[in-house]
Amino acid sequence: MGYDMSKFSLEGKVALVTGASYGIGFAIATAFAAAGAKIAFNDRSQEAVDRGLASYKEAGIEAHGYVADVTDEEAVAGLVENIEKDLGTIDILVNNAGIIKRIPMLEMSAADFRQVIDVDLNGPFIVSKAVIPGMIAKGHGKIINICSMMSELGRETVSAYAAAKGGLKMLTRNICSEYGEANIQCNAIGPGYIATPQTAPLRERQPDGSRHPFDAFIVAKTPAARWGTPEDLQGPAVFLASDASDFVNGHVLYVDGGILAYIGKQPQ
Ligand code: NAP
Ligand code: GCO
Repeated sequence: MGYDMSKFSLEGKVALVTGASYGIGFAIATAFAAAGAKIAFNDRSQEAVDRGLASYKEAGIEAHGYVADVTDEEAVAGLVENIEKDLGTIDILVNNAGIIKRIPMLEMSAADFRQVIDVDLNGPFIVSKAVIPGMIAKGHGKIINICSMMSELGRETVSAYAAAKGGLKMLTRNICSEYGEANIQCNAIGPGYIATPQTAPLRERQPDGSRHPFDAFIVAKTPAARWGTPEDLQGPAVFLASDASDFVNGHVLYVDGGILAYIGKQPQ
């Protein structure tokens, strides 16, 4: 009655991580490579893809990089076709590419709101729709959507982002519902506050050298009393991408240091 630990292996699997030149996507892709997967990633510009390729090479990973905007259906169809030509059918998809615009709702234009929804919600729909047929043909597949604490909570200035990430939680559950029978598991990771370029504005030092008020706020709200790192997401991502999670479906795994469970430290 032992356990076959090879179920955590991604040996021989083809993984596409969107927007993975750096940040959370890059960390997840490097963990997948360590678990044996072949890595494909995309970004919006050749310059970003080239930067990413150099970073993967430096990490000893032979990744395959492609220029594709996740909101562009034609570009995404070409992306999937090229990956299938270069590496084979995609076994694992991580919908990681995303943007945020921190603007008070009454000051946010409809165009700005639409752009965030387009990248953070329509993008995962477009890429998943392009990848699922290959997974069905192959008889299995793993989709991991990168949600957020804002899939559960709101805060000032992130109306578009929270709406997108809340929608992405339900898209996760719907893909689970519609394609579970095809042996496709669709889950999500909900990172807490992670130190990446996306959150750099919330952590930068103040002119007087003091900590950003939001930085102190998040540390007080997090039982782990620290910001997360992209590396904190690697193990959970490998689990959800592996055979070890074959009966986990439609789940949002929050990797947040406990912030969603905690009312926050009482001000001293
Ligand atoms: P990041 O540092 O801003 O990186 C985002 C990546 O997505 C970049 O490579 C970016 O490329 C790419 N991207 C943006 N729009 C794209 C598009 N239309 N098509 C293709 N690629 C695109 O963000 P991150 O912090 O690593 O976050 C990654 C994911 O985790 C996002 O979905 C984010 O919402 C989510 N998340 C982040 C945190 C956090 O605290 N950092 C917490 C929860 C969830 P460019 O260089 O071209 O912009
Ligand atoms: C913000 C942050 C958050 C994080 C993350 C939290 O402005 O509140 O950017 O949205 O990015 O999504 O899970």
